[in-house]
Amino acid sequence: MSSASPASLVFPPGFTFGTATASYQIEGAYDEDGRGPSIWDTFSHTPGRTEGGATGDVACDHYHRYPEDVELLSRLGVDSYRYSIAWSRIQPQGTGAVNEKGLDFYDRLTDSLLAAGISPAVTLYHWDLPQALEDRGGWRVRETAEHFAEYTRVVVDRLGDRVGRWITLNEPFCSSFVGYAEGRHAPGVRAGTPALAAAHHLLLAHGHAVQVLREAGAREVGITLNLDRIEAASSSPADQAALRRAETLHNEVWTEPLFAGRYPTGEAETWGTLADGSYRRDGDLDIIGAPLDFVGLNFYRPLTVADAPHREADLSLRTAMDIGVVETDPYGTRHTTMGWPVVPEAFTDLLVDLDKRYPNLPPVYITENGSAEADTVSADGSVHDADRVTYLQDHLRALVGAIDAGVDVRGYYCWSMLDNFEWARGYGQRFGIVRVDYDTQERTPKDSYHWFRELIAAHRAAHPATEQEH
Ligand code: IFM
Repeated sequence: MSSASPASLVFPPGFTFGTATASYQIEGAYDEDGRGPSIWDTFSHTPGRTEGGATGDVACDHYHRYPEDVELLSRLGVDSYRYSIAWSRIQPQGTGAVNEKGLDFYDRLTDSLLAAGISPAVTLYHWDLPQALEDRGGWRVRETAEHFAEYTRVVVDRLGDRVGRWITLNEPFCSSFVGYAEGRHAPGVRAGTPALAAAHHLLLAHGHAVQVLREAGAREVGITLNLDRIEAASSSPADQAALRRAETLHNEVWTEPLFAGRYPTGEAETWGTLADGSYRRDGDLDIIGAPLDFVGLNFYRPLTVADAPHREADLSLRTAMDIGVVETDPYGTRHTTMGWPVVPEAFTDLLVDLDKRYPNLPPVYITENGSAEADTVSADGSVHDADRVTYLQDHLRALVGAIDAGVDVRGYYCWSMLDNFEWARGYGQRFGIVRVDYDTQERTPKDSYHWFRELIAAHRAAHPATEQEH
């Protein structure tokens, strides 16, 4: 076990601690109980799309093993657990007929969490669009946003009496730009304008869902974004302009409509001829910008960019949008197995800058943070993941720095509760604080799990009289 002590990390009374997962990454049971196929089934079953041909067919078999997983959460002592709903379990065709067995599963999961004193935080969309909707245009078309509202109504009607915290979308950047421009994620399309349309329709879907959730009396409603802390590789005018374009792509596409009621000011310069705006309608910004109770932020790593005079170099940025920007790596720090540099201070800077920039920024929950490491199982069966413990400790310290600087951060969800299907990277990337042996499905809490448990216990001991979530 690492010697890193959780006691030095002091969080405000009432601060929420949790862990997070997502449906396709852990559930398995891909064709059971009436679940329809999603774009990730199609994508992962297409040769060459994922490392080692990995699929989510079985994943962590959480669909069957959720009682054991809830027990692990309970022993961890979390206040809250963030999980996502698979749309195609609820509506196999994405619209119309409802699959009661799918709803029953989330009913059982939600009830077991509540019985264990854990407050549910539900993400409605974590990338697994029903394939039937993709066949009708997916996020490229406006109708998908309307179907999302219908699906939201079905879910909130069933779970709304027990779920307090609702997250409409997880990381729409990935669902639009990584899925429709870079093609590294499902549905694996590589096209510019459709990706911009997808981004807009995702925001619209979010806005419609907020309205549905409000009508249903939901207590807390928000969205989760993976905003980036971006720096320019140099002070040259070309790199500074590249920085502005990257800010538009990664951050302002989301933050400007959501928190400032406008489209990004730099979009003409960024998109050039890619954007035709035909997918926008009068009134959309009002729907998208409806007030939120919180914004969820996922943070893993910072980004440095430079101008890419030869635009084909753009392919090395995380999206293939042709905006003349290339990613560089000036960080002389450790990198996780994802190849991501570990720079905790960027976490503080991102939060402080965001807070300064948007006076209307709602309270923040960190809905994901964690690291993929090359964990090994020791002879005694334990997993001494010291690098992950250090990562978590340093990022939590950076978070305390942001709170001390005045940012209203209400909670932190560690990614991830379990090792799981890391999308195109398959099962080689282990983010869990609990190890999953994919041959036996045995779960082994890692040192990071024990460390996080101590942190939560120390927090409770410091604030014994505070009303926790449950
Ligand atoms: O595993 C993903 C998750 O699904 C979304 N946020 C980033 C994680 C790590 O890549």
